[in-house]
Amino acid sequence: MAQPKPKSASKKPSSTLSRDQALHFYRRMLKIRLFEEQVNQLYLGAKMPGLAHLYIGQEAVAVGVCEALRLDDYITSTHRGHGHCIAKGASTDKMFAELLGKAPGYCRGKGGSMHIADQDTDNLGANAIVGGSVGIATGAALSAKMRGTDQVAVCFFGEGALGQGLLYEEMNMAALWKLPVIYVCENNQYNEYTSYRETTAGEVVARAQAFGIHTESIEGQDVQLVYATTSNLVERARLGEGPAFLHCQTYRFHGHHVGDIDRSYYRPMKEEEEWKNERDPVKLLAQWLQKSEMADRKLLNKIEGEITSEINAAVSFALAAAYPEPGEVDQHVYA
Ligand SMILES: Cc1ncc(C[n+]2csc(CCOP(=O)(O)OP(=O)(O)O)c2C)c(N)n1
Repeated sequence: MAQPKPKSASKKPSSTLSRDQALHFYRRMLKIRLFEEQVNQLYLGAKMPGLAHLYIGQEAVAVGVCEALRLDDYITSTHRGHGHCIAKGASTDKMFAELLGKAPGYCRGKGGSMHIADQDTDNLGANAIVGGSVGIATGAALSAKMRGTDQVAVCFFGEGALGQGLLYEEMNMAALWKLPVIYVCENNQYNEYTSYRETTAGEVVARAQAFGIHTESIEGQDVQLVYATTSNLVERARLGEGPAFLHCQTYRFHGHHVGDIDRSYYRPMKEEEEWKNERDPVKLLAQWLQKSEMADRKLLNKIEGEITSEINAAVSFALAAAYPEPGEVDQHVYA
C-alpha cells in the first residue's frame, strides 16, 4: 500500500512560484525523467556497460532542493545520483558519455553512473558506498564555515543510510559546530529489496532530533513544498543557525537498478501503480501548471519536444564519442 502522505512542513511555506520559475522546475524534472528513460533504453539495448539506478519517481526532491541552492552551494549524491546532477545543472551529453565509458564523460569514462562529479556546479560527487558521502558533505560545510563563506552543503542519501554509523558521527559534529549542512533523506520506502520498515526502528526524524538538529518531514512528490521547505532550511543555515534534516517521502518507480525487473516478490504491484497514478511528481506539477493557468497542454508538449531533442542529441553525441586512450588507464585514478 502507498504510505500515507505526511503532514506538510511545520513552517508554512512562504514562497510562491512565478510562472517562469514553475516552468523551469517542470523542465528540470522532465529532463531528469527523459534522461533516465534513455538510460534504461541504453541498458536494454546492451549499449551501456554495467548497471544504473534510476531516479524516476523522485524528481521533485532533487529539483526542489537544488533550486533552493546557489550554484556555489555544495551537494553530495548517491548511487542513484543522475537526478541530483541534472538538478544542479550538469550537462546531459557529458553524463551520457560517462555512462558509456567515453572520453568526454565527467570522469573521462572511468567512473560510470555511480561516480559522476561536476566541479562546475559544485557537485562533489555520487558515491557507491551507502552513506559514504555524509562525511564529504559535512566536511564541505566545515570548510565553508572556516573560510567564512556563506555556502551551504546538501547531503542526499536514501533511508538505507540510516543504518550507517558515519551518519551519526557526522550529525553529532555538525550539531556541535553548527555547520551549514542539510541532510536530505530520500525515503523511497525500500533499501534494495527490503521495506525500510523492516530495517528502521522508530521515527526517522527522531534520529536527527537526538542531536538537537532541526527536522522537517514532508511529502517529497510536491516540488513546490520541497522547494519552500528547503529554502527555509538554507536560509537558517546561511544565518549560522546550524544543520537541518529533511525527510522526504518518495518512491522509485523502477527497480533498485535497471536489471531489477520482477519486483513482485518484495513490493506489491498495486503499490507501484498507486504511486505512479496518484503521486507522480512530474504529472502533479503538470496538472498544477494547467490548473493555475500557467501552461496549457500545447505548451507542455512543446517543452517535452524540446527536451526530447536535447536528450536525443546528447545520446548521439555520447554514442559517437571516442573511448579514452588505453595509455590513460591509470590517470585520474586514486587508490
Ligand atoms: C556500505 C554499503 N553497504 C551495502 C551496499 C549495497 N547497497 C547498494 S544500494 C543499497 C540500498 C540502498 O538503499 P537506500 O540507501 O535507501 O537508497 P535507494 O537505493 O533506495 O535509493 C545497498 C544495501 C553499499 N553500496 N554500500
